[in-house]
Amino acid sequence: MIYPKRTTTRNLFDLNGIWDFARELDQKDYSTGFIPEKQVAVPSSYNDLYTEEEFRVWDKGVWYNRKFTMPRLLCEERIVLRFASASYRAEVFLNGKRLGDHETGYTPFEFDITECVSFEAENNLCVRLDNILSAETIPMGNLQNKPEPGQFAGQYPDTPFDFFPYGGIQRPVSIYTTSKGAWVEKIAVETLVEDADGIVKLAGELGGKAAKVTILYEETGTSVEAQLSGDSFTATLRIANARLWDVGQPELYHARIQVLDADGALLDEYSQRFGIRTVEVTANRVLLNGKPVYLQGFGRHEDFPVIGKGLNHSVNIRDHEILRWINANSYRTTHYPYSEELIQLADEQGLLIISEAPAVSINFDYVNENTLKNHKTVLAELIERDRNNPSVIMWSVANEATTDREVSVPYFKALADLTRSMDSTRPITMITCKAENDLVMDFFDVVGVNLYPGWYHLPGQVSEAKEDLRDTLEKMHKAFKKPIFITEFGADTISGMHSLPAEQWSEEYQTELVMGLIEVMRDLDYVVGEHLWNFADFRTAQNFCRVGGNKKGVFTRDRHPKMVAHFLKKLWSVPRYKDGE
Ligand code: BDP
Repeated sequence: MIYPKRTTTRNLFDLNGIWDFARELDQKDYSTGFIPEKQVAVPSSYNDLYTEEEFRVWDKGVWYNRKFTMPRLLCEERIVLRFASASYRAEVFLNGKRLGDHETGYTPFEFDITECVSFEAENNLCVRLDNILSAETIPMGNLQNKPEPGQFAGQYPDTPFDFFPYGGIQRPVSIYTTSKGAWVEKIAVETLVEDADGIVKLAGELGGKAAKVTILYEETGTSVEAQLSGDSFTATLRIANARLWDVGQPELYHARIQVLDADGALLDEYSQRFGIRTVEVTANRVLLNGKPVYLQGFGRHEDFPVIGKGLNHSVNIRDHEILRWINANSYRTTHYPYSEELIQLADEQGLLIISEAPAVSINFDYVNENTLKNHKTVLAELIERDRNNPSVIMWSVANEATTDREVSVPYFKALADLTRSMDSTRPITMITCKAENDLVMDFFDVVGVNLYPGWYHLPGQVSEAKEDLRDTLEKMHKAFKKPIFITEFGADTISGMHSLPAEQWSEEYQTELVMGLIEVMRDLDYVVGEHLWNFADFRTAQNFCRVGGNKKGVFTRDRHPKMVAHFLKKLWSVPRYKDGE
């Protein structure tokens, strides 16, 4: 599935705005309309819009409804209805007809509505969502409050993970059109660098019936005719002295794909953006375009007051502004795929992204074959969605599973195999919380690890925490003999709380602990990155150890710096590796 765009042959409009909303409180049929309880904003999570507790924690059925009219001038076109995401499970009805459904809350899905959309009367769009998680959903939920022993047990609502289970239509809904004759369905661009030349391999799939596909590379002015075979096409281009996409140097190219009929008439035109760059992993470095890059940045959340996980361009701009202010070069999309628009912003600004599947806290006490099936589906959807984004330099297949259990081994082998079969150009990782006891690291290129010395253990003891970190990392390196990426570490901190000497929850303690742990990481040559937990404070389920959410942010939830931010900004202004290291 490609990102929806208006082009010379495609129209596009969005269905965002105010919709009607109701919880499914009875057995009635809501699929043709219902009496609204509330109005709801799209895109947005619904949970924090209202004043009633029942709405905030509601995870059972909810219905969204809006009407729209189609301009008659589009009546000869193919019409597609697209949801950029809907959490968690969506069932879509247009004019009373069930179009289909989709599971997992963070990837796009679409329906061809050419046959059932009306150009005469108003169209009635009804969407049923529910956000009920189980042992088979990705992520898991409702494990009867029996997650791994630890801080997430017994919280409300019952989630085995540490962020609020927001629901709703959280990303845009749109309608786009193509010609009925032929259209581009899928595009995958892979790039290599040979000497100074960029090799661009483009592969795609078509719908309808095309006679010819040509590709115009806008920056070079070169045009190539693609090889057509059934519904697939491929083309390779060599770009001499290619301008490489890099951190802070977002060189982008555009391939304009033109689909023609036998008479040479243009049926579809779509411009795919890409960047030319390589990513490799050695024993102790991540190489971007052959040069070592140390990953400095954060794990994050899509999370903001009132809108929850709803897409908001202003928040996205602010987040990238302060990421660049603090001299971060990267972030991980913890713990699910972020909006397509945010990844595009990273492409345009030269930030590096580790793109993560929505698999957080997979617990092998509960896993069954459907869990693996759903995990594979959503991982494939993520790769399909983000594969053409040069900012995405690595795939993370999961965060913190019980990977100290033998049963986790075939499960993670299957996920690693799937990822490599779909994309051979990016390294892959899995984020463990099991340190040297993890059993699945053989399958991954980089060992991602979350460690909380000085917080969940050794509270208040910075020197001991540093020793503990060194000891754990040395054991892990001995066990795995691979580069280690510290994907989470940190301390909850109440903005404005101070203490001398430093103690837990104060800005002084966060600063001392974080800067002290970084010293240890930088002393160990095989550590390839330091990502703090978290970029900003964020909302969680309710739990005695959460004060209005998780407060490990380096920035507050409204995006202002805590004290540690100034120390990180200074440290990160100097490149970790000198030339040739
Ligand atoms: C790790 C998780 C992350 C949590 C963090 C914490 O990966 O989602 O928010 O710890 O406890 O276990 O703050």
